[in-house]
Amino acid sequence: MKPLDEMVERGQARKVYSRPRALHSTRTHYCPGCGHGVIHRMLCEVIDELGIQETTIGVSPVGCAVFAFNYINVDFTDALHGRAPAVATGIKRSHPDKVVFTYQGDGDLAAIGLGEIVHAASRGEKITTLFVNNANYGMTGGQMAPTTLPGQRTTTSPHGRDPEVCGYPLRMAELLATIEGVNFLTREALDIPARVISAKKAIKTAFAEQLAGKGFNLVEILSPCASGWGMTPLKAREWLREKMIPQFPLGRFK
Ligand SMILES: Cc1ncc(C[n+]2csc(CCOP(=O)(O)OP(=O)(O)O)c2C)c(N)n1
Repeated sequence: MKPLDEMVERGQARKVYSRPRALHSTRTHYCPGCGHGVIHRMLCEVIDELGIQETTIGVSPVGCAVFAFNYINVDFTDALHGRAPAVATGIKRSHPDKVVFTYQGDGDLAAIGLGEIVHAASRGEKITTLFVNNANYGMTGGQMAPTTLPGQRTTTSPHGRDPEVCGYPLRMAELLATIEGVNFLTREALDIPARVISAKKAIKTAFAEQLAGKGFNLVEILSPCASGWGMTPLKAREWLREKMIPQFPLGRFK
């Protein structure tokens, strides 16, 4: 037993923080200031609280979270870029007793996988999707995504995204909110602790709704990408609050 655990045992210390059971004890490959680690932790807390570790199956496509299976201790499969909703559909329909989620970036969900998510939503699939919107393609080096803000510099828009040439950002929550098959839909952000707490509540609801037999359920989370944005972790959180939230208003859509 570790010294601290012994002190807790003897009543000399109180444990206020510990690693969720569903979160592997290992280092992640994420950059400093990245939101994926925070979201993994919240997800694992929810899995613990709902007691669904043994029955949950995750699907992650490519993107920075391609190795999510190394961190989240549930059954997992990878999907091709953008195809997680189709893979999750197959798993959930053949195993309706399982809790199935996809974990997708904005390049994945709003670009190459746009059709997949729209049709999974329209079919009202009884799955849960965590949509991590960091306004760029993080894994491949910070290229422009459908969610990149007007004027935002990326490696493929070095002078800033020009809507005349590259169009306007897609607001996925607003777009999906028009679809009848959607059951639960919210947009959250990771800039300040109060919003992190709100995001966790939303993730819990999105899983609880699936457990109640309802779908489609999606939580969009505005998440900082300090490396891709070329900022310090602190500056990235400020930029998220000042620039991203006005573009992508927070709140419950359905
Ligand atoms: C079919 C296919 N096209 C392109 C790629 C290259 N690729 C890998 S990840 C990625 C974008 C990831 O961005 P996002 O989904 O926003 O996730 P993030 O890395 O920012 O978390 C791309 C284009 C690929 N692996 N497969």
